[in-house]
Amino acid sequence: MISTRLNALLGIRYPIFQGGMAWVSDAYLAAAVSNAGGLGIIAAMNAPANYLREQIALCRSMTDKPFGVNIMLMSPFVPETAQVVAEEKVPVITTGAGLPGKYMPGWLAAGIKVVPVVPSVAIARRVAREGACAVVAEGCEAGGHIGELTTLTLVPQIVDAVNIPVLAAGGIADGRGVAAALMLGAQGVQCGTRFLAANECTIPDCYKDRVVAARDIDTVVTGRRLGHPVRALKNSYMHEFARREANAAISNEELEQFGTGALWRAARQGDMETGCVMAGQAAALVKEKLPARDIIEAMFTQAEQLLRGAGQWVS
Ligand code: TUI
Repeated sequence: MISTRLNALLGIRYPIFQGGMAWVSDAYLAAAVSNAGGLGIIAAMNAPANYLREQIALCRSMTDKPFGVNIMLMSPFVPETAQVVAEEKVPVITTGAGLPGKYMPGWLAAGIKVVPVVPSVAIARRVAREGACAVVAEGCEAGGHIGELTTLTLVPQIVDAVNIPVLAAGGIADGRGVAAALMLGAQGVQCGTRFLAANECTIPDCYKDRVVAARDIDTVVTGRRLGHPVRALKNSYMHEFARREANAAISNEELEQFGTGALWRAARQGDMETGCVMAGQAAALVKEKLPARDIIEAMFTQAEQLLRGAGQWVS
């Protein structure tokens, strides 16, 4: 049994969050992860308030365990979804792709635990000051929108900088990653890519198969020119994005437009060539599709064995 400050803080059995992935992390995946003892998270993504309200109700119909909602701060619907999560008093909110400061007082007043995903020490300090109860330190091994630093360097620096628990994210897909994260001073982990291949994840099988088949060098980052780099599996869409990004005659607006709808095409339509198949470098560590419960139990059984065995190196 691996138990950290996070277990008691959030009322969860295993200190693991399932990342809030746009067009992926719906009520079905979140409920499965929460029922398995982790913290399942519904992605509010770029959707209006009605969608989120329905997803929260659906999740509550499938689990009585704590769950979270991820507010992606680049969404134009944030003002309304920020209000929905407060009204619904969801147990936990995670945020990504921006600074949550302006919404924090309302969420804290509603008694919600706020856990921002952060890519740097400065942002971690800032959200801790604003009332976050923990932070997810996400390294650039992660899929989707990423920062500059690696998990190995980011996590211990954030652990040193703040007095709240830190979860490590980016590149973690098995018990070795969990054990390493704890050794870096993290109190838990957040995994996205590993849960893409969960049986309860509702993306098409072809997306899961791409993740399972991915090798070490199969992801690529594009979008630096727009100020929001995105990691996804290499395919013709990512190749074409990189080509247009390198062409100064193409405006940022045109480039943004090329990105619009690309994740939806992959995650909901199963378009593996002209869609954006977001996944982290940990895709290469994902070897099979499994129920969320088996994923979590295998990770923590392995981490526990490793941590118990670590004494062999010390005399
Ligand atoms: O948010 C994520 N991952 C995401 S969001 C997303 S949807 C999207 N799709 C296309 C383009 C852009 C977004 C797909 N994947 N992870 C958490 C995360 N947050 N990574 C980086 C950050 C972050 C970045 C800047 C957090 C705060 C921040 O503040 C600085 C600022 O200037 O806003």
